[in-house]
Amino acid sequence: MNEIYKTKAEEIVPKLFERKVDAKRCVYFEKDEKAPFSTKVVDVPEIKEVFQKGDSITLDFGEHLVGKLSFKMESVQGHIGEPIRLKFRFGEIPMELTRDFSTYDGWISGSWLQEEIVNVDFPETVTLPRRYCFRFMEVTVLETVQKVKLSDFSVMHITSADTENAEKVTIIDEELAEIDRVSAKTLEDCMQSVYEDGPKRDRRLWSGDFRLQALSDYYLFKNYDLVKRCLYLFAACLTDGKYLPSCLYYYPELWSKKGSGFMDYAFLYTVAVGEYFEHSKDVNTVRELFPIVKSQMDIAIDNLSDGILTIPEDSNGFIDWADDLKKILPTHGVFLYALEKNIELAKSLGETDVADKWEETLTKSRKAAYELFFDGEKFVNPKEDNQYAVHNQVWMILGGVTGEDEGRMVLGKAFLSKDSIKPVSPYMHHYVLEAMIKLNMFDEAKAYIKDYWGGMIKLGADTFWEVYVPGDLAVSPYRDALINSFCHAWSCTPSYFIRKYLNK
Ligand code: RAM
Repeated sequence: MNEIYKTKAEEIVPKLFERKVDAKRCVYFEKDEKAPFSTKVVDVPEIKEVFQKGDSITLDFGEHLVGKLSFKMESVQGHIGEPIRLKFRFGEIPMELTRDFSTYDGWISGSWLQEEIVNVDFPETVTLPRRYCFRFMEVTVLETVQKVKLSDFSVMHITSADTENAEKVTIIDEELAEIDRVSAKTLEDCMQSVYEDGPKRDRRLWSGDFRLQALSDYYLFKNYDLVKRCLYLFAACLTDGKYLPSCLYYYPELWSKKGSGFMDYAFLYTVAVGEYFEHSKDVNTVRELFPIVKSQMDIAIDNLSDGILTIPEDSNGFIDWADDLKKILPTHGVFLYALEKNIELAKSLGETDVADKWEETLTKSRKAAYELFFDGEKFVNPKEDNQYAVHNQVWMILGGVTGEDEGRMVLGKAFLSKDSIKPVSPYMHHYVLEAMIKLNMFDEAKAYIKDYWGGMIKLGADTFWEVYVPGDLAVSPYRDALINSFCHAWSCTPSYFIRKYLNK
C-alpha cells in the first residue's frame, strides 16, 4: 500500500448530500406475461398502517434511492410486552420482490440480496443501520401477539453528486432528454464516497466502470475531486510497484486482491488519468500519476510478440460479459486506444522521449494488427479460432487500426451477421457508441442510444441496468438475474454522448 497516495485520497473524502424521501404509494405485483420481467405493478388505494402477524405490504418510494430506512412503530392496543419481529425486503425493480430470495441460484454470494429481519422492542422511530438501494420495499410482520401500527416509512437518500448545482443543459430531443435524466440518476446513485459500480452490488470501485463514470461526471456534476480521489486510491494499491488492481474495496479500510487484474481495465485507468487532466487541468496530480500510466504501457509493451499484445498467465481481459468471448484481439485494441491517448498526455507533460517511443510502438502494433487480424471483411484472430465478434471490430476501430470507410463496413457487417457475438453489457455498448462517434456516425449513434438505453426506459427502468439484452431479460453474468444490479455505473454514459456530441 502506498501510504502517500492513500493519504491524498483520504484528504478528499467527498461530502455526502442527504435528501429525505417518503414512501409514495402501496402496491402489489401481479404476474403478467406482457409486462417487463412478467411483473405488473398494481396500485393499492390505501397504505395499510395497522398490522397483525402475517400481514405484509409493499411500498413504492417513487424513485430509485440509496440510503437508510426509517419508520415508526406504535402500539394500537395499550402496551407492547414482546418484541415485534419484522422482515424487510428491498428491490430496485419489481421483479426482485416477486422472487423468494432462497430460490436464488447464482454463483456470487446471495447475501447481496437485500433482506433483513429486525426486532423492534418498544414503540419508537427506528432507523435501520444498513444502507439499502431500492425503489420498492416489502415489510412483513413475522411475529406479534397484538396489532401494531407501522407508519412514516422514509429514506434518507445519500449521494456525493451535487444535484442542485448539476450542469443545466436543454436537450432538444425529448427522448434523449429522458435518457439523459435517467443516466444522470444512475450516476448520482452510484456516487458515494467513491464511484461505486452498483449501490446494490458490488459497491466497489472498478477501474473500467470508473473511467465511464468520470466521463459522464465531467458533463453532469463535475466532481473532479471524486475522480482525483479514485485515481489516487488505485495508485495506492499498485502491486509490486506496477500492477494495477481492477477493483478496490474500501470498507472498513482500503484493500485490493493480489494479482494483476484485467489488462484492459488497467489501460482504461490510464485513459482516465488523461481525461482527468483534460477536464481539470490539474497538472500536479497528473504528473504524479504519470509513472503509473507509463508502467501500464510498459507492461503491455514488454508483452508484445511481433507487435501483438500477449496476455500474461495471471492476467486476463474483461471486454464484456458475452459468453466465451476471446480476449486477445479486443484487448490489443484497448491497448492501442490507450497508447494513442497516452502519447498526447506524454506530450502535454513534456515527456517527448516517451511519446516518441510510444509513437513507434503504436505504428508497429497497428500495422501488425491489420496484417494479422483483417481478413478482408472483418477482424478475427486466427490464434483465437477466428472468432467473429462485434467487440473485435469496435476495438480495432477505436485502436485506430482501420479508417472511416472500412470501420463503417466492418461494424455494420458484424451487427448484421447472425454468426457474430454481440455486446451484452451497457459497458460494451458504450464502446460501440464511441466507435460510431469516431466514425462520424452521429445519427446512427442517436438512434442506437434511443433503441438500447431507451429500451430499458420502456421497460420501466428508473436507472440503467448492469446487463440488458433486448428480448432476453433473464440474461445474467451470474446465472440468475435476481442478483443483477439495476443501477450500474457503466451504464451512465448516454449523458456524456448526448451532452458532448448529440444535442444538435
Ligand atoms: C462485476 C461488476 C463490475 C464490473 C466487473 C467486471 O463484478 O459488474 O461493474 O466492472 O464485474
